[in-house]
Amino acid sequence: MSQLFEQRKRAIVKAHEKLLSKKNKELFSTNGIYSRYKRPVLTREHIPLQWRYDFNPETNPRFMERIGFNAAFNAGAIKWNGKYLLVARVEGNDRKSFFAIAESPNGVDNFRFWDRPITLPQTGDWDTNVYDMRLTSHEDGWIYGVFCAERKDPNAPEGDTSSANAAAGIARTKDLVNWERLPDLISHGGQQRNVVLFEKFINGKYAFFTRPQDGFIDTGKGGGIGFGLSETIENAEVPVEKIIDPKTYHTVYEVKNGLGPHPIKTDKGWLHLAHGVRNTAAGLRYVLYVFLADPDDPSKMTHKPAGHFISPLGKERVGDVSNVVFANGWIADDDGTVFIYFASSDTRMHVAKSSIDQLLDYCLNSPEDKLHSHLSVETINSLIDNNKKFV
Ligand code: M1P
Repeated sequence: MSQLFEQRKRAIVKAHEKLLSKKNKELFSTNGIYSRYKRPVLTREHIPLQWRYDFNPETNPRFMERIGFNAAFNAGAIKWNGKYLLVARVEGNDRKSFFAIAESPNGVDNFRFWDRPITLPQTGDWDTNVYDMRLTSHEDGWIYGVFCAERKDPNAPEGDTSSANAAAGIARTKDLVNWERLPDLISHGGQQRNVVLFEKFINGKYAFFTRPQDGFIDTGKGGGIGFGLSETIENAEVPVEKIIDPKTYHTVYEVKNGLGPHPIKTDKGWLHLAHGVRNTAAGLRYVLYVFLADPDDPSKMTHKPAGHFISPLGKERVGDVSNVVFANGWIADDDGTVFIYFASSDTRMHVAKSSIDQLLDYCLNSPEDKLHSHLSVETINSLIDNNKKFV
């Protein structure tokens, strides 16, 4: 065995373990709505070394990396057997992304990937790329993963090697190890991304939050968060999609938006987390926002605070696709704590901690967007007036 092999292996294994076992630290929150944690919870550096290196000194005497990974981001989340699980979108240097589960004992640090990535069965029409799984523990007894299945556009003109089609892929499992693939969701509003299955039957049907879009990137005349019902899950189809949260001029969801994770049930209604996209001279900016829906109708919005809830800050602003925060996973614990898992700039995962009480307070007591600057000023002035007695 070469000395080089041994030296490099020892150093790399040690540094990896040091990273994985590092404690995280909750940061003071000035907004009081949620607190960020200091370190990212999952990065490409967390990928197991067995996925990256050939550990045979004969075939890899320099202990070189054989398979490289680019990012670990946009993770679905679920609490499972007392552990906090992220189903991350892991992207290889080859640009293909796939799903892999990382587990933490406390939800904020020590995330370690399971032994292997998820083996996702294929439909008759193979996916080229899969990403952004939303997990739903459905009352039918299955755990569903709904994700974006991307394939080359068969109608792309010759020489166009980037046009693609996005569809909502559906897989289900009872143990998060063995997955059954179902046919993709059929919808009639164009392509689909950011689709989320609701946990309960509505009128005996499966209910989906959707995001119809005319093209692969542009939502066009489509767009907005939609909602539709399907008779079955084995051949899921939403014949009608109603837009419940449209993209809107001069808001943080002016260009497009999409639901994040499955909503959280509270006694005041369903808490929703979503992303909104606006245009800037520097390109698209992705932020997160929160809204509350009727306890008896998760598609009926009742309260929507103005603007963003989380925006990219500091180092979060830089990455493969800069100026992006994106979330498709959160976990509500039995004591009311909510761990919000968000990715920054399509590169890494972070956590912020809040609670159902804080999120409800935020939704119920924050002013809404009145869509004009002078009305924003009126809202600020009314807070200043009310504060006169106290400040
Ligand atoms: O690159 C930012 C995000 O872009 C897409 O989201 P949307 O469909 O709303 O534009 C997704 O591809 C997402 O994975 C990505 O983080």
